[in-house]
Amino acid sequence: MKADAAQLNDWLMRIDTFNATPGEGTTRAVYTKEFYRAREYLKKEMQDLGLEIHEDCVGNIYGEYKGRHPECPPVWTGSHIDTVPHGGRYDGMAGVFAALEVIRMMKSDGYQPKRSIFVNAYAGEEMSRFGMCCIGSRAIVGRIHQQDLKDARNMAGESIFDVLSHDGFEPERFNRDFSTKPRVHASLELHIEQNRILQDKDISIGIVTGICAPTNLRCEIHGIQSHAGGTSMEDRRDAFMASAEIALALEHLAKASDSEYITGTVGAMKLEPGAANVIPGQADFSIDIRSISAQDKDDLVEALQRKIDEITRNRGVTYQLEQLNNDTPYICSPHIRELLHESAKELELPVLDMISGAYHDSLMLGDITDAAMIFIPCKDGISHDRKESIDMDDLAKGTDLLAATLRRLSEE
Ligand code: HGY
Ligand code: MN
Ligand code: MN
Repeated sequence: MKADAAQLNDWLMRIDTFNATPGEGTTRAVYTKEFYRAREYLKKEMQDLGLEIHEDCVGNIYGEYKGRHPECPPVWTGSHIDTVPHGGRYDGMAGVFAALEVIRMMKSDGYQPKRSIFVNAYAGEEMSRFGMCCIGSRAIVGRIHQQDLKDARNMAGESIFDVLSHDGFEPERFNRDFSTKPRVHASLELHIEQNRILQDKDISIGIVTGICAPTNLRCEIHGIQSHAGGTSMEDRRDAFMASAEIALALEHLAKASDSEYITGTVGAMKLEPGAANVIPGQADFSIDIRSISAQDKDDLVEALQRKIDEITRNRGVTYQLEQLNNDTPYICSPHIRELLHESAKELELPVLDMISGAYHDSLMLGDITDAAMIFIPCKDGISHDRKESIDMDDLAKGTDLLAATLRRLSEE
């Protein structure tokens, strides 16, 4: 049976109704009412397909399609359903519903896999709300512990732990829920490409060879708040201008690097007091650095720290730099990539091997199992934006490839 594009579209449109900013892109931040409603909707669709649902205290959902030998380590698939602010409706959700469609197809064909197949929705893949990405998949693989939930605070001062407690998830169960790492035979995630390479080459399927990893820092600059008119240009200790010079230094270092793939971004900034006629005394901003090479990323971070020292000394301001995470890039499972190529050949689907500039839950899952990813194009490479869009036929083709390869994996 082939994937049904109309069914996929219907699921994607329905989950998109759980949105804090209708008409202005999709906003479904982790641990918000929109996120909880979307979770309930997804669980109902899983139940309607006869999946056995498991959950944990950080909001991960695991929908089990029982295999003939459920005692064997299962095969995992799925992605995330939280979004960035004013983002798109396919980043994450395409992978969750492609996985659900695979189960629907298998059931229609009367096929029961040897190994159970789990359709998962990992909580908090986006870092937008708390500065920590992949909260759910980090917890599963043991990259974070209960204390990290208390330490991870957003600019409003809320911690993940407090929000989970307030919303009834009992995060004090963390050590019990994640006391042992799950035995997983393999993990395969479908995701939109979030770049335009597939579109430019007019190919519908990408097979991801490696996943770039982020280093995320929070930088605070402390200058002197003073009058925008009364303070001469020579007398200023302007926290924003120092931040701006640091951001341009980051851009210059990333562009000058000879790394195969490296990026540097300042995406969030808060100025105090934030008034047009006051020189900012404080600037608090995010630094996001990604690369497929851990060494290149570390080199860039070190070079940037030297520049921050120099810039703040020259400007007579001080700074604090906090590292939130420093993840290691992941080279996707050669074995699963081979199966993907075999399945693509069988389905007569042209494919392209490519790296992922974005990180994904698979970056974490690679700690506990063989992990790989399938990409489908997104129009003009646009993502993390309301204009994010895909061709449903591409998603259907990607789902067919996901189905064929999950079948191979679950029979191993
Ligand atoms: O930011 C990322 O790479 C991912 O899309 N959350
Ligand atoms: Mn994203
Ligand atoms: Mn994503």
